[in-house]
Amino acid sequence: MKARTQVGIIGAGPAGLMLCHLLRLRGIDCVVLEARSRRYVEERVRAGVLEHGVVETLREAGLADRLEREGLRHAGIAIRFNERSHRIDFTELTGKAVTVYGQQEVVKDLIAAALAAGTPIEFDVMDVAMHGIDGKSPTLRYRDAKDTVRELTCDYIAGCDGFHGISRPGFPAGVIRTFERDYPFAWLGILAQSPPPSHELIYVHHDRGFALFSMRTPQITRMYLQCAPDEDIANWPDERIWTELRRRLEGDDAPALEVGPILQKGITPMRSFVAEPMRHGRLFLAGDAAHIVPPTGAKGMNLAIADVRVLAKALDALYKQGDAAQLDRYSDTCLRRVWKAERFSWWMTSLLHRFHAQSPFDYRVQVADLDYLTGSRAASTALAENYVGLPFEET
Ligand code: FAS
Ligand code: PHB
Repeated sequence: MKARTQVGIIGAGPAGLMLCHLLRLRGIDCVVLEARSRRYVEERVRAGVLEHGVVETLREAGLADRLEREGLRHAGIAIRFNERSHRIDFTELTGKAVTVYGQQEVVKDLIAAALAAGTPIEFDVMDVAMHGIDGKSPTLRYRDAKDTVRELTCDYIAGCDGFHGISRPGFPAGVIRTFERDYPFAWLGILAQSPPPSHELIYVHHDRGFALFSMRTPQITRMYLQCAPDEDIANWPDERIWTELRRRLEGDDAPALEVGPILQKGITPMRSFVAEPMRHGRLFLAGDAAHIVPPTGAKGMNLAIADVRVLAKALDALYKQGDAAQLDRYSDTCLRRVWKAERFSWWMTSLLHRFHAQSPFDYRVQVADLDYLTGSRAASTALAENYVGLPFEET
């Protein structure tokens, strides 16, 4: 079966779904192909923090009703080291704030908006393959949920299929250059039914390893423990998790940590990764398909939204005014912001995690770095303006 659309989108994560919404608002038709089920993508627990600019983007796109009701506006975070917490006041330093609203909630809102508008999102597709990305009418061939072979002819293809998708490997050999850094640790992520220990996030530097106390609602806490890069979740029964969380939160002013049922736990690898360029011919990469950041800076999903803001505006200029200049600058425009987020995420990760191979001197310097950061308005402002989100790049 053959069909045609203006933009074929691979992947129904934040990048693909947000691009679909922004294109639809501009009257550009698109089709989203997603390998998983709707239930799977809506239940996948990942990011938790929305930058100021991303909240504005969702609001301008008419997607913020539930976010306004259920999102938690956070005016700062705590950085904890040497068993003491130090608040970084985003609003005092930058006039902005972030919003805690789970990625899965953003995905649910985007899917609901797409389906209400009749935009086709095909879930449970198989064997998506790209053809003719160097030509004027690239095609996507796949098997749909009913196992029927389909062919979708497009003007453009958006590879929003994440780090393990097919779009980045679909570039011709030798075109893409990658830049990466691995870290000697991973995060053990926990979702628990217990009130968060604080009304704001607590980032903990501790001799035993990093910990992060975040949340999803006033009743559901989201926490992370630095663990070995090859950690086996089977080694972490609930009792051990709570004991370790308490040990890393210890101190005179430590907030109480209330034990509750653990709803989900898993290991997230840590890596920094960028693929350049983010475009080849009629194929555009966006989000994790093009770049990965360690989640310490809470940038992953925010970068995905920033990419597709650029792509939607560029496609609109092309279709409405025949102006291809923004599209030609797509990769450079996105990469300027991507690299600043890569830098910030690497910096936050290096500052807060325990590098067990580091020398005693390096450990002292790390603690001095934290002491300077939390004692200097200039240093705290630098953290704050990156955390709430740098201004979007002008396309
Ligand atoms: P996504 O990976 O979200 O979406 C890609 C979609 O494409 C998926 O639904 C996938 O099923 C689909 N797909 C893949 N291959 C396909 C194919 N061949 N055909 C069709 N569909 C295909 N970021 C933070 O800011 N904070 C965090 O705490 C955080 N935690 C994370 C934990 C984990 C385990 C992971 C993997 C990531 C985490 N991230 C976090 C980063 C994450 O939020 C990403 O940045 C965000 O999901 C990026 O969105 P997308 O680019 O849309 O990619
Ligand atoms: C989360 O709530 O999942 C979260 C928050 C901040 C981070 C990473 C993850 O830096």
